[in-house]
Amino acid sequence: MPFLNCKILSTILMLTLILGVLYCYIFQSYSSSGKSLVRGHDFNLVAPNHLQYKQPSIIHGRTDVVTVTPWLAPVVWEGTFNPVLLDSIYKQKNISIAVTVFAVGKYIMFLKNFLETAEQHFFVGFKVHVYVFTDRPKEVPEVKMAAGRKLIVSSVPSSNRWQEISARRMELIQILIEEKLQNYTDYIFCLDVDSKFHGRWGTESLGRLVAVIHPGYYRDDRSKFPYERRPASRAYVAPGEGDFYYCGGAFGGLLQEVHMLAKTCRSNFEADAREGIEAAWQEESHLNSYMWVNKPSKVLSPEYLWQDFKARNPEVHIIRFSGVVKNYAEIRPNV
Ligand code: UD2
Repeated sequence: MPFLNCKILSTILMLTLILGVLYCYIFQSYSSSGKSLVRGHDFNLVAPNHLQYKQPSIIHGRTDVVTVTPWLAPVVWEGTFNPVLLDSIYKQKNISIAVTVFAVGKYIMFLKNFLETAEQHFFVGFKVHVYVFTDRPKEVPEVKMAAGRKLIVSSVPSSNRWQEISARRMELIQILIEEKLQNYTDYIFCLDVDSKFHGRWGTESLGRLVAVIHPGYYRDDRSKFPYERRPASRAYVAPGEGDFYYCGGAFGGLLQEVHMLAKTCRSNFEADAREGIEAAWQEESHLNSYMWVNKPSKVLSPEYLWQDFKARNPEVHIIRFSGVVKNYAEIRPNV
């Protein structure tokens, strides 16, 4: 009898152990899939109850610009969104945003202005981590950042070709996402350092895959877009193709989407390089051919990357971010 009890007891113990292992396994996969659902912030737009804001209209609004693409992605212009409503929706989600910015060689001189103006206008009140890549870490300026915001500096090698510095960003963005950001960040924006913020850039810009229309070509026919035109390149865009010309200086979206974009552009850029081809506008050309096939889910108007040397066009009611005037010969390592 005591022998039987012992047998029953060990069977019960064994069963408990198996059930425990099973429970841990199921719980873990449930919570990790839960995490990826939570990370899919883009899909549930839940507003706080009783929030008061201006009544929206579907008959009055901007008529001087196009506010939706043919694949029904919003084109964000001033006057098309309510910042109070959007901020309230995203505040509840406790989202975090990563920003990458490269300041290699003399481009370090632009970093202070970039960071200071980002504090004033970029996702104010949200968790923002700015990842600076530079070959001059000692020259990274001290900038006071609000609670929940921080700067992370990584060293990268310098290069004597600006084309390489610009293009290698895709590789470093891919690696950053794989090694440091997975599971910690929801959205990422990749921005040019020789720029500064002048106005709000916030939750209205969030989306699965986000592209910014280049200020230099948005009134032009697609035949004038400076896409890569040699069929031998993987960045090739054929005549009669292409929606818009997007900036290489600003793009973003959900982490997984930007990872796919960076990985694809990097691998296409490197495959081209092995065959001795460099696309007309380096990673910008690859980004444009990627976005032709993988349509962005949100398109930001040129308000989100203007150029200081350009006079403002009447449809541009606000300039939020713009490239500063620079002397290329003075700041680039090569011509
Ligand atoms: C355009 C794009 C840029 C890129 C480039 C093609 C815009 C506004 N700009 O700008 O994103 O696609 O064409 O390669 O869409 N950098 C350094 N050190 C250097 C050179 C470059 O750190 O010596 C970094 C820096 O972050 C800079 C970025 O690379 O903002 C792009 O280089 P650029 O500003 O010289 O390129 P640009 O003005 O031709």
